[in-house]
Amino acid sequence: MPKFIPPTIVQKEPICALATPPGKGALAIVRLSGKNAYAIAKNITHESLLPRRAHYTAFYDANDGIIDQGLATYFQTPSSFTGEDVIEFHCHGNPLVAELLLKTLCCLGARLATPGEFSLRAFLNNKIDLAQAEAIADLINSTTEQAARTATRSLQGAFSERVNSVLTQLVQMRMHIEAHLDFPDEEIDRQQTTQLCKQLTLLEDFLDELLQQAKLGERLQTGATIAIAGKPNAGKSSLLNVLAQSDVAIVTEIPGTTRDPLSADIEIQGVAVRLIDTAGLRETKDIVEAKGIERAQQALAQADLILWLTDVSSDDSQAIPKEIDVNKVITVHNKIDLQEASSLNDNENIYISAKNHTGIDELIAQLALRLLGENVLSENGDTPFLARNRHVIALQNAQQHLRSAQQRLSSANELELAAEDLRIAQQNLGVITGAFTPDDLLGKIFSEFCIGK
Ligand SMILES: Nc1nc2c(ncn2[C@@H]2O[C@H](COP(=O)(O)OP(=O)(O)OP(=O)(O)O)[C@@H](O)[C@H]2O)c(=O)[nH]1
Ligand SMILES: [Mg+2]
Repeated sequence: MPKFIPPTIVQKEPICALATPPGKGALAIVRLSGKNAYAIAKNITHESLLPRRAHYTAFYDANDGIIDQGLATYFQTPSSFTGEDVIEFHCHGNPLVAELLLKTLCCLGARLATPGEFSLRAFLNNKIDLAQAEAIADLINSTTEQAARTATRSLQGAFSERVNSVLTQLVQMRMHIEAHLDFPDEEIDRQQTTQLCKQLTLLEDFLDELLQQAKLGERLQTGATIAIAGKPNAGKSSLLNVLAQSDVAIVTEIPGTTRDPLSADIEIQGVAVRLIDTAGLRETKDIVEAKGIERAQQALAQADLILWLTDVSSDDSQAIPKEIDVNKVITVHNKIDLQEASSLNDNENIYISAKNHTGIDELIAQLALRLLGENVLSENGDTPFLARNRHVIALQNAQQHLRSAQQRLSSANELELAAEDLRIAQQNLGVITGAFTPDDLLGKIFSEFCIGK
């Protein structure tokens, strides 16, 4: 009996791609998905593949010559990643073999997939929503263990679940309000308005928490750039070397040692951080140093945070130059080994000795606080999900319209305008999961995927 296929599944023309990284390896996986994929696979393997069984088989080219032998696994629609008929061929990891296999698949009617096309089909067939599709790309691109774990949670639907929960509550409220709009004779009374306002407040609190978690998830997804700046000889390169736990930068007692910006990648509480050491800022006639300072200023403008390093033993003025955004600055007072009186750290000032490694743990703790905020990490230090900037913006827009709806309801009882605000809030949340996503945005999101995903 033919298997029941839910009406949402659409099988498009067959596509194929290498699913593993190009190059030599033990194995390479070639993936085929779409209409006729089963028949094409039969031509390649000369076997009648059973669903969800790994078949050890030869792979034949169009002239029945053997290309390789390996495993072929058939995932029957709709129980596959894309929802279509999918066949995975595991061959030996020589790029020529995979190339031959792909060529044969194309001779048999498939075409090479575009970047992200498998995931796009999975989305269009409702196998995953948009936030989950993005989580796949983010998981592949994660550079810290924590980012990878949180991407997996998003992929499993943790983020989408929360967004959908807000959506469900919003839809209920809209139904309630619009029922009154449709039957204007039944005027909404004060008690009902108060009740609606109460529900809106609860929803706003929920959304606010979601937004804070999304911001955290975004930080994990994007990582951060932290620049080290200050006057020449403050100890910037010494601090870079301490934080990177490696002799990345040249350190000398000659002011103006560092010219080009230097970087080192480190991890702070699961956030991938790029540290940038820069040339000391001062007036100079030296052309090379001046060019280094110009580059330092560019690096400072782009950084998420700036460590403004001062030398506590120096009498020179070490004030933060006015072109630096002070909101991004933590002042780090270095060389406290040369000072007798001890000073207390606060959120803007940290006292260290790059030479003796004193105060470095406190500095790292302060950086983590700046990057991740307070009280937002769960007990095991994990974040609930990974998020992107477009998610944060959509949540902020939704929040703004929820607030506006509440004002209209409570102060002026403007039902119609409140309903419109709730509709826009709903639309913004729908953009996250893909319920209301314009085609050009979809194109942009999926084109950033790698081929074969
Ligand atoms: N006593 C002491 N000396 C330090 C400390 N940190 C750095 N120094 C010394 O200060 C001098 C300058 O250090 P660097 O790390 O090269 O300073 P910088 O800010 O990178 O200097 P430029 O690249 O020239 O701008 C070197 O002699 C370091 O050994 C510290 O915590 N205590
Ligand atoms: Mg230096």
